[in-house]
Amino acid sequence: MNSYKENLKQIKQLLKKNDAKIIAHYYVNETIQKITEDTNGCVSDSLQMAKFGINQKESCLIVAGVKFMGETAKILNPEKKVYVLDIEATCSLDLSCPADEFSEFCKQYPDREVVVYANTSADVKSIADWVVTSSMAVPLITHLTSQGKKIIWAPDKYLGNYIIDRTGADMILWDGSCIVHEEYKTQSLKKMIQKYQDCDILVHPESPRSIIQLADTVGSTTDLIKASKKSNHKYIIVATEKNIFYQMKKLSPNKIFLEAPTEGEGATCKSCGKCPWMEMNSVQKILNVFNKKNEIILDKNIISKAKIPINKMVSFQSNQLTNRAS
Ligand code: CIZ
Repeated sequence: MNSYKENLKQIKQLLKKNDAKIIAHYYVNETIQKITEDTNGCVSDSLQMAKFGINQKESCLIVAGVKFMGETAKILNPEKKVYVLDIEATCSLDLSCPADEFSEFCKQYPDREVVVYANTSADVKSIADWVVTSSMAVPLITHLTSQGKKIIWAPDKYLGNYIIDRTGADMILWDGSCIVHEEYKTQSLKKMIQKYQDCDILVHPESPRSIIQLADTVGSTTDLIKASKKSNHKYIIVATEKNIFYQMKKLSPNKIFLEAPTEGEGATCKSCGKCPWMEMNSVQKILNVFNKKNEIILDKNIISKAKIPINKMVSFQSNQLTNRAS
């Protein structure tokens, strides 16, 4: 097996030869995150991943994450070649929402705005009015609600319920869930909080309501990383994919990071806090990525339709940042 240094050297050469840059999600393993940083790529959430790609001069993007992230990169950069490390690496939310079924569902509510989570296929995005990431969901739905809009939300029912709780929006929810976040266990988490009293509890909003209710901070991956840095507590209990610990530990080497429990009452441990599809990303696959079977190919028509709701999200976020600054 090659050392980190040898792998990095080979990957740098490969990127140069193929005019490529790596974009990685916080949920891929630590070594891939490190390689991405050491090759001036971007490690972030899916919104920042999508935006980063647009500003790169390279003609080729390698997405370390899951398929919908590669598709979003392709939609925003149709002139670039976009590769994923494993085309089979998908997402339970994406799988739970097939475009044809979702389209039929939407037809039943023609007066509603269709808002979909980033964790969906390009086909589903192409029939949406808006795409949002978890960092944008509450502000966007607050905005739409203030305009008197009623909403169809897909696919994550837990995130949907969290948004309703926060905004009072009138939303009809698709019945999807993330197999990682769905598994956190309330009673076991309560016991853990009792054991580690000097703790902060950080929860991703794809988690069930009873877990969210125990949180000190609820937010996107980026929000949770920031909260972990800001915390004055010794123990940080985290309810999201555990590969995020790499970024958190870098920012706070003296804090102790603990995974929220997935064992306990009714546990099935399908995921045990680890996304099986994110796990399909590996360093070896970066070395072999330039292969037709890993390339994201999308229909031009789908690209032009899916681009509209994604660009609306990007503009909405930019306006928010401008308003905050002024
Ligand atoms: O949008 C993303 O990157 C995901 C999947 C989670 C998050 O909260 O950032």
